[in-house]
Amino acid sequence: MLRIAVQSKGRLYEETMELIAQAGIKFPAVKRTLLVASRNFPVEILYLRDDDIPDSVATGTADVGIVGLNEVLEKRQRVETIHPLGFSRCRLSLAIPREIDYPGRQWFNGKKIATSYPNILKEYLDQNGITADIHVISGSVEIAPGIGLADGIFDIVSSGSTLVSNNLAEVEKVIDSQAVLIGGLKPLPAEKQAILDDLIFRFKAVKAADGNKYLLMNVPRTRLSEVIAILPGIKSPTILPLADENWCSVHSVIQESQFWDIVTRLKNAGAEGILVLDIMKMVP
Ligand code: PRT
Ligand code: ZN
Repeated sequence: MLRIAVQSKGRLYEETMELIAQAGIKFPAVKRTLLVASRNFPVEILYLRDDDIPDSVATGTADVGIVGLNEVLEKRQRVETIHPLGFSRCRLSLAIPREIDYPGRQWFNGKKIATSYPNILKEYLDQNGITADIHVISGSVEIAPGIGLADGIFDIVSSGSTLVSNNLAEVEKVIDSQAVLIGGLKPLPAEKQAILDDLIFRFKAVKAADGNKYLLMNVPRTRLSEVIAILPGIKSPTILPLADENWCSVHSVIQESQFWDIVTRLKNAGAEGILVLDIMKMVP
């Protein structure tokens, strides 16, 4: 049994559980308790606050964990990133009041910076030869400059709208973050490692399908080469005969973002009955 530490509620929770569900791992439909075993795969989930996940993995309370890279880097625990998961993307940035004419990062010399990420900030300041006063606060960091508590902030930015509504401007991006699968530094017993390998294989298949769509259409045989030339498919498209031998069915995988670029060209090339379907998993 492999034990995975997962955020019990918050921004990581939904997408973590969706990834696990898409990987075919099911849990009893009962109310969540702290530790829940899957009913069809040898894993159990330990629900924790995200702050406690790196420590739980470092100490071996959990075998692996799913948490933001920002927490991993801040907590300085003995863990390693096993696999990036591609969701909960954000960045840790320095921001200052919008009206300030920012001359470059030396502006922060002698200033007071509010943050919940003092370790990452200190490392960045040291690397850049900046001496500043780090003021640690645990929530609502963005209001600190407005109430005179700090000159600038170092915080998570996603859309940037929190900064805008607090009259702040992002001036330095320090790290990019996303949810990551972490493990301890000690090798796992062979049985647990095999479960973990299977889990990563499944996560990769879910991720590979992300943004890909399955495209089907009917094409007159005389215009097949025109249609094939338009398709950006992974490999060559699948061509299947239809009852009417003048027509065939063409199947291909495309990126969703490519669909609107090519649909008009496909129609102009004689394609009809164009269908776009979701792909749940892709195993290369
Ligand atoms: O209760 P627990 O301790 O488990 O949760 P938490 O409150 O500490 O964390 P939570 O659930 O808020 O965030 C969990 C993780 O989600 C973070 O550690 C990041 O890795 C990731 N993440 C992704 C974010 C954001 N995007 C995000 N936008 N975490 C926080 N924010 C906040 C940010 O602090 C700021 O206040 O949203 C605001 C900025 O958002 P924008 O879109 O206005 O720029
Ligand atoms: Zn937290």
